[in-house]
Amino acid sequence: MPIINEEIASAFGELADLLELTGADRYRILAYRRAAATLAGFARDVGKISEKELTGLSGIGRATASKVREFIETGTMRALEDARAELPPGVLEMTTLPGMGPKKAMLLHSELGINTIDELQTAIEGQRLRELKGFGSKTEEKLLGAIGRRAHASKRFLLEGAFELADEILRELRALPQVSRAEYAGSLRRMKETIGDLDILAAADDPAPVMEHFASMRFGRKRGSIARGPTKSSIVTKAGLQVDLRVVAPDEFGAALQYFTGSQAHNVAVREIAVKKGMKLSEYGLFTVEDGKRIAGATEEEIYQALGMQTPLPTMRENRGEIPLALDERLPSVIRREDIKGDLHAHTVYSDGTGSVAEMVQAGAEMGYSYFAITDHGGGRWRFTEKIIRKQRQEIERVSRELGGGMTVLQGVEMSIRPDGSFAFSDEVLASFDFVIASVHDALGMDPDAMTRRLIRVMEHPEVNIIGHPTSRRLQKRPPISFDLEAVFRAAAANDVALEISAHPERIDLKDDHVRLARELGCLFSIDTDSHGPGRLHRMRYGVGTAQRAWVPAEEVINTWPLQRLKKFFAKKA
Ligand code: DGT
Ligand code: CA
Ligand code: CA
Ligand code: ZN
Repeated sequence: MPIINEEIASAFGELADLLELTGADRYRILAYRRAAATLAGFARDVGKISEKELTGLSGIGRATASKVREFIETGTMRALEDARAELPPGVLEMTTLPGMGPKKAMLLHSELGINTIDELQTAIEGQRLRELKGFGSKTEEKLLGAIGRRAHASKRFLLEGAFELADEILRELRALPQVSRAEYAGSLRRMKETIGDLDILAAADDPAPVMEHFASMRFGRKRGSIARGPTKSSIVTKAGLQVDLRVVAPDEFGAALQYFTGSQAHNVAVREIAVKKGMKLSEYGLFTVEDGKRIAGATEEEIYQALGMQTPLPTMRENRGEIPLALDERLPSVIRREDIKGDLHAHTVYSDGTGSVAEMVQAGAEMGYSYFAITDHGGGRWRFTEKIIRKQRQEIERVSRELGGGMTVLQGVEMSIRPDGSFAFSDEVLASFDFVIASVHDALGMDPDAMTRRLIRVMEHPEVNIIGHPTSRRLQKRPPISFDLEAVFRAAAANDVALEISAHPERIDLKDDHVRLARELGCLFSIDTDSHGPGRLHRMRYGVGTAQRAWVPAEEVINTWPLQRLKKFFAKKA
C-alpha cells in the first residue's frame, strides 16, 4: 500500500486515540477510525484520486476527505496538532501497555503528573502507583514486566513497513539512469519475521548522483537524520527504522548482495568453503588467494557456482543444513509465490473487514488466483445467523457469476474456539460452509494442559479443516498461547487439519521454527493473509517467505493444490 495512505491512516488513528483519551464525542472517534481502516486497506495512492472517488470510499465523508487533502498538502492535520498540543504524547503511548486503558492513563496523568512510560516506570519503582484507586501491587508488577518487554521489542520492525519502504526506495533508485541494479538485502531478503535495519544495494559506476538522490528522498524520513558518505549513506525514518544504502561497482554487485544478505552464519560457512578451495570471498568479490585474480562478483549465482554450489534461496541462508546440500546439488525445492492458487482466509463487512464481498473477490481475482475464500467470523461476539449466512452465500454466488468463471469463490467461516473446544454453531450449520477455519480468539491465558485439550478437541471435530493463526500471538504485543505443540500438531496430522501460516505481518503464525516442527510431524499447511480489506492480499509473500524459511515444498501447502483436490481434502472428514 502506498506510504501516504499509511501515514494518513495512522494520523486518523492517532487522532481517534487522542480524542478517546479526552472523552470526545463517540461518533467522531468512530468516524476517524473508519477512515483510518479504509485508507489503510486502499491499494492506490489517495493523493492521486479524484475528490469524487475519495468521498465515494466507505467511511470517508466530506469532513474526513478535507482532512485527507489537508494532510496531502501540509503533511499533517490541524485537528491532530491541536489534540497533540493538549495532551503529552507519552500519555497516549502509555495506553499501548497491556491493561492500561485510556481512563487509567488519564488518571496517572492528572493525579500523579505521569506523562511518559519512563516516568511511569520511575513511579512504579517508587511504589507510588498503589496510592491510586484501581492500581495494586499486582498491577505495578504487570506494568513493569510489560515496560521491560517493550524496551526489548521496540528495537525491531515488522516486515510490512520495512518492505513497503524498501519497495518504494528501490522503485526510485531503479528509475535513475546511473543505476543498473538495485536490491534489498539483509534480514528483509531472508524474510525474518522482524527487521533490525534495512540494507539496500545499488550498482552504479558513479555513486555520487545516486547518493544525492537518496538524500533528497522524502519517505517519512526523520528531519536531519542523514549520514552521508561517498558510497554508503544512512537515514533514519520517523518511525526509527535505519536504512543503509550502499552503492557498489556493477561487477561487485553480486558479491555485495551475497555478503549483505547474510545470514552471518551462512556467510561464515561459505567463506570457509572458499578458503578450502584456495579462494577468498569478500563483499567485493571472489578472488584467488595465490595471485588475487577476480573469479566472480557480478552476480550471486556466479559466485556460488565458482564455489561448486547451488545458489540457495535467500530465505534458506541461515546455515541450517543448506550448505552441504547446496554443495551436493541436492537443495530441496520449496514453495514459491507462483505456486499459490488461492487465499483461504479473508474477511468482509459481514464481520470486521472493510471491503464488501465484491471488493474482496475482485482483489482476489487481481492476484491471479484460481480460487478464493470469504471467511467471516462465526461465534464469539459475531452475529452471523443462519439467515445472514444464506444471504452471504447468495451474494457470493452472484459476485461469482458476474466474475465470469475465471475464479471459484468459496464460502468458509472462521469459528472462534470456545474455552472447552466447542463451537457456537451446530455441526449442521458448519457443514453448510465449503470449509471451516477454527481459531483461538479469547481465553488466551489458559494453562497449557487445558489449552492442549481445547485444541485437540477441535482437531477431532468432523467439520474443522484449518486452524487459523495457531498460536494467536501478536508480534511485539501479545505472547503466543501455550500448549503442547507436539501433541496438537500430531492431532492435526492425524485428523487432516491443515495448520495456517498466517501471512499477516503482525502475526506470522505459525512462525518458521514451529512450521519446521509441524513438518517433521507430518502436518499440512495453508498459507493465508487473513485480509481485512482488499488492499491486503499482497501480504501473501510474507507467508510464503516464512514457509520457505522452514523449507516447505508446495506439495505440503493445501492452497497450491488444484480446486478438486482441495475440495476432497475439505470433504473427507465429513
Ligand atoms: P537485522 O538487520 O538485525 O534484522 O539482521 P541482518 O541480517 O540484516 O544484519 P545486518 O543488517 O547487521 O547485516 C546485514 C548482513 O551483512 C548480515 O546478514 C551479514 C552481513 N554482515 C554484517 N556484518 C557482518 C560481519 O561482521 N561478518 C559477516 N560475516 N557478515 C556480516
Ligand atoms: Ca539489516
Ligand atoms: Ca545493516
Ligand atoms: Zn481472520
